[in-house]
Amino acid sequence: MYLIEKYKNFLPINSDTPLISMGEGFTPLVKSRNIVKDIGCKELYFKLEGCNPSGSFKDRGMVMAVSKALEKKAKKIICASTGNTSASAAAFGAYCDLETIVLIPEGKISLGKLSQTVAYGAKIISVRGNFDQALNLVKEIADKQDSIELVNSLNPNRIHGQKTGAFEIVDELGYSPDYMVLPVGNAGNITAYWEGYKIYHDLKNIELPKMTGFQAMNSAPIVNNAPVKNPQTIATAIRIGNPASWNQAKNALEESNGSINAIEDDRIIEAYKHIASMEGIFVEPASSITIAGLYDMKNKNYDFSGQSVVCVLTGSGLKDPGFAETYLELEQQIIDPDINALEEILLV
Ligand code: AN7
Repeated sequence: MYLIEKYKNFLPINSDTPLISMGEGFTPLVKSRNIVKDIGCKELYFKLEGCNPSGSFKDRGMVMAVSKALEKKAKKIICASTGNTSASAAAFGAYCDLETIVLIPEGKISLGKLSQTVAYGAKIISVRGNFDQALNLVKEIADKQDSIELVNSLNPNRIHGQKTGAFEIVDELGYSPDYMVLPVGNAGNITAYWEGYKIYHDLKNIELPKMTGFQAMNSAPIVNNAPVKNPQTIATAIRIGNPASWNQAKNALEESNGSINAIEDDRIIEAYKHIASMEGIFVEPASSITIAGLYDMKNKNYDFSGQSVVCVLTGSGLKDPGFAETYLELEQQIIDPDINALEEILLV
């Protein structure tokens, strides 16, 4: 069954809304075997959003936004993006025969995301500036031109679609975790998950999790309660200084008795390697901030004993080969195709 079909009672779907799917959603919830011991919680799960068709969680929101765009008979979709939104929009645009226009901060999106967007055939416009400036431009043009549908998370249909991540977690576990951990960039996803949990809380009487967000140290407007004019981080996906869903995220953090903290780039890089080598899960740096964040809390003597924790791992590590090249050291031995040479290495 399609994702938006399964959860249609909680989504803005009517008889005119085309039900489409590229295979998004229904992503694995993988139980930690190793990091869980370091954190000292009862259980730790990873929601592998990199398993979505375009390799990130954005597909959950995009499928809803594009269904609604089709319902309105829109011919063009537009977004600003740090990379994953543009890849997702371009994929759905290709699938649904919509012209896709993406505005990206020049030179600041990863090679994987850019390659996808090129391959899917989107019109790519690089802005000499950052994501926040690109977002202002697309807002303005979408306001002026009715025929262009904005598919950034300012579009409420994006948030609706992304709520399904929370539904899936509760449907699978049978309860909600005590801590729901997410990276925060434009703050759409933390907003969406909180809405999802609240819907299930009202409907199924489940407990509500503490929403636990992390921003990169020099791109941390919500943590510091002030926009960042020139945000910087190696985690380009969350290099955002003025999040669109700032107020909604603050609300989620307050209502859930949650927390949001800033993490140094060096810790993000460490966690990127750590979750791969400890758990066999390769994620992009913006996603590994959740792991870095948990270790940071643990180091600050946070007591997770008896608690359940779910981290949303928002995007695949394959998205960012340039990052891998820069921060991973390839250690290998090279041999001739000769059994003696192999034995020499392995039979020591
Ligand atoms: C891997 O693609 O903003 O807080 O333009 O790609 O909902 O913005 C991406 C954000 C986390 C942050 N992890 O989520 C974009 C974009 C990954 C991301 C986030 C993004 P939000």
